[in-house]
Amino acid sequence: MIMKLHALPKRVLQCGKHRLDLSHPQVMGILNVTPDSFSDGGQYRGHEQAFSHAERMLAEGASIIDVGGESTRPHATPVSLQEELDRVIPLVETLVQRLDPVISIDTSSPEVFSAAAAAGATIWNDVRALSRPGALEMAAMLSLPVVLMHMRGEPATMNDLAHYHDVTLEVHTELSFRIEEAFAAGVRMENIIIDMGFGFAKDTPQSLTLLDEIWKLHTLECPLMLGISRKRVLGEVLGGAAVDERLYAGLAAALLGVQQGVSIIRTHDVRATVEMLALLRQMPQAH
Ligand code: 7PJ
Repeated sequence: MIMKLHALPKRVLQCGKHRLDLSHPQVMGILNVTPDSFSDGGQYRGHEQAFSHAERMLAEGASIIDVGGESTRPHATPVSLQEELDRVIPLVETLVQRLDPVISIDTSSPEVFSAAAAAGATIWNDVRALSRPGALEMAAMLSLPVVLMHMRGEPATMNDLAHYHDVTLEVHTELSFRIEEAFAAGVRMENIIIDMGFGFAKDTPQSLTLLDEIWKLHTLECPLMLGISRKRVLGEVLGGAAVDERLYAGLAAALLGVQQGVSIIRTHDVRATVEMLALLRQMPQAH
């Protein structure tokens, strides 16, 4: 597949006092604070370690730090609200105090996001697309950017729900319902970002089809985010590569996404992704 670089429309995402320029792809660095996260499980559990990791990702060129305290692995043990708050809030406070970056929170809980927003987080990244009770109302009230990701069911059941006639069309339709619900609840259109949800209720062939057809989601008229970093689909494409052997395939996937107009890449591998984007940015067709 040879493709011209998709020019992003002039769009600014207002994240509290921060403004993110979405006319160029932005990098969101993943900061997991779950003991069982699959790719860096436990490694950054310590508060100081998490802080240094965020500091490093920002130095490498991330413009958003995505803090996640709930594991969404298929068979992860659910965390209590208090546990999630304990993992996320002190870290957000330290980040705001010492680095003041744009912080997104990977949570489905309106209580967790509202506490994080009070501490200075400004993007709600929800793999359940505001489907928990009270989530739509909270998002409307806070009036901050939200990421609506496509998934079916819950992490524990999603793999059984990966049945599609046309995966891209169905993801498109299901996302359009979530956008309509959010809009009807009072979430402003300029605050909505959508994400196709790689690895969530999609097997490898479905993920590859979706990766090839991301451009079809532009008719939803929202900025697109892509999170495929280190995911199983990459391991399978490589014939069973371990989590730490998936970087190059992940970069190829991110490149395919950016060529199709993705605005935000969510990744563990900030430096490599930023360098890939540096080349794209200097291509004559990017101007
Ligand atoms: C995603 C996410 C994703 C968004 C996770 C992992 C699993 N949020 N949170 N998109 N994935 N928006 O990082 O592999 O793809 S958790």
